[in-house]
Amino acid sequence: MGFLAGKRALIIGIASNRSIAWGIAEAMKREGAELAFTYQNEKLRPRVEKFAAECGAQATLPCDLGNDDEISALFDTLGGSWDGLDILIHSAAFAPRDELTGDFVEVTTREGSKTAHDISSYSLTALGKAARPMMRGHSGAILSLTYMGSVRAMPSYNVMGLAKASLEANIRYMAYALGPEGIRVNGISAGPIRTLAAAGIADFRKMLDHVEQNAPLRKNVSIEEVGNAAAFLCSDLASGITGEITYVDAGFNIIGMSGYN
Ligand code: 0WD
Repeated sequence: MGFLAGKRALIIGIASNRSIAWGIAEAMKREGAELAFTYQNEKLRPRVEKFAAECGAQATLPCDLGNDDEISALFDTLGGSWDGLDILIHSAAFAPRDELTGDFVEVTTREGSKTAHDISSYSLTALGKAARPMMRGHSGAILSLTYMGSVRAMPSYNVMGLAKASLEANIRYMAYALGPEGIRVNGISAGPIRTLAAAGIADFRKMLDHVEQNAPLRKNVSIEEVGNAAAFLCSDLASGITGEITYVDAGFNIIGMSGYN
């Protein structure tokens, strides 16, 4: 029996079979969880429905994270078939593409900054608010995905780094607020992985090469490795962990100097 047997997980952020959310879905399915997915818009719907069929997900529901009505409808509908929710995965982020390249000070706009923070950070609070009644009494676990650009200045990551810093603070504040109800909130800071979202970041290939050459494990991480860590953090095996950011990055974040190998 898998270590997530009897758990119900809602997974937000599947856009392709390279999505980190897909790696998480596969690991959670393997460990015995029942799954439900969301899709951002009608364009993505058929693709997400295909993934849902592949892994026997119970429901595939619409949810644009920028829309409070859709967030609230999502939990109303889900509540019709599930009497509770154990796991909520937030694996989505967005910033205007032309702000993910070039000189941070020159390219960042007020509008782009608002959008990046709204979709990439605030949406986690909005989901927590809406999911809370269904998660209460369920040893619930909420997990989001972040990147080291939150704590270090990186080329091209720009305004998304600010949004991820906000997201990580959000994780701590949500852990503090929801902890008394037994709901844990954590983050995984993943190393770079080639996905659709990553394609929007300038010179992404160079980042992958740099990590492979310099990370202690001399490799990039896979969605399977992130999925396994996510399954653990959302299971009862991690019942003592909340408000933490766990790095799944082949150790890259611990090095102080690169190019010495
Ligand atoms: O190197 C990477 N790929 C890393 C990603 C390293 C570290 C962290 N992350 C984070 C991302 O910032 C994001 O928070 O992991 C999360 C998942 O990203 P991913 O798996 O790399 O990206 P992808 O497969 O593109 O899925 C993210 C999806 C979107 O895809 P596109 O490419 O169409 O933007 O997030 C969804 C969307 O489907 N998304 C939204 N969902 C609902 N409402 C919204 C929205 N408004 N905006 C984006």
